[in-house]
Amino acid sequence: MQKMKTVERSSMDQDDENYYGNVRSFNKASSDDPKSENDYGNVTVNKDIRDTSGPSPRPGRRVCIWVAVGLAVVCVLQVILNIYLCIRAYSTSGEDLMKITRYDDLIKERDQLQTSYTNLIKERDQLQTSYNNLIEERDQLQTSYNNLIKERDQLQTSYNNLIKERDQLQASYNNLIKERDQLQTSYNNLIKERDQLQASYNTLIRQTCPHDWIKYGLSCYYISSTEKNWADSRQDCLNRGANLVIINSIEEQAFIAFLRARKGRFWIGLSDIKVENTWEWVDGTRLSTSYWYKGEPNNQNNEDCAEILTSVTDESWNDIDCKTTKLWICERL
Ligand SMILES: [Ca+2]
Ligand SMILES: [Ca+2]
Ligand SMILES: [Ca+2]
Repeated sequence: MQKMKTVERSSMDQDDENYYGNVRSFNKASSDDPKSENDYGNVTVNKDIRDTSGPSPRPGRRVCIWVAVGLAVVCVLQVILNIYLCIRAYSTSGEDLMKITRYDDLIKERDQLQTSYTNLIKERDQLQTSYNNLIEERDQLQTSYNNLIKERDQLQTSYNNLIKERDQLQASYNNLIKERDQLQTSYNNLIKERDQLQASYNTLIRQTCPHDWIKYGLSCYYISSTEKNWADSRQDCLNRGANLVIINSIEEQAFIAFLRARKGRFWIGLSDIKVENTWEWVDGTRLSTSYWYKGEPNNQNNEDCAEILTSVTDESWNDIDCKTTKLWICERL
């Protein structure tokens, strides 16, 4: 634009140069003339004379045209410039708005990042605290673990010792079992020897009966001189190392019946106290061969103990009330 102005001006200067040259020539000529300063009206006249003197256009009009054209160009350029500036301003405003928006976003992001950073710091601190707690717990667990290891080792040692003691006890037990078996064998042998000695002793005893006892077969018999009930009579025999007489054979039955004839009625060691009508000797054996009197045992008024009623060998027994008192016969093997 400046260049255009320069070009325009140079054109105008070229056109005006002739005019101003003439003027300057005229003014110079006039200055040489002392009367020139009073003759400006003549200058105009001379100028008009020059304009009308040739076929060339008038310089004033051309100037006005060029000035108008220049002004128009300037106006157009100004409009273009304004439009450009507006567009640029608008663009600049948009960019600024975008920058502001971006700035706000960056501020928000910065705040969010700050918040996140703060939260992360808190989480880091919490994690650090948790980590420290975990370290403490780990140390405690490690200590507990070490203590458990020690206890386990001690228990293992105790267990091993117990195993050794158990093995020793097992060996001792086995030895004791052997000794027990040996002792059992010895005991059985001793029992046999004792039984043999007892049999020998009994044999010797049978050979001689105590005073006031009657010997018959392999037994000694004692006949009481007083009367008692069945239970007391049996207890007296027990006190004497004997029991109420047990009749094992017809020969013994005959001997007892013979004694009945000499002395009277006697208790014998037979009863059905435990189970009615199940007669049992005082050594626990069941009655197999019996010598009941005719019609006996009749259990009249609950008679549970047996006596020698008659001197008849094969019909001499009677059941009678155990609480009655009678003589009794003891027998010792
Ligand atoms: Ca007998
Ligand atoms: Ca009875
Ligand atoms: Ca009876």
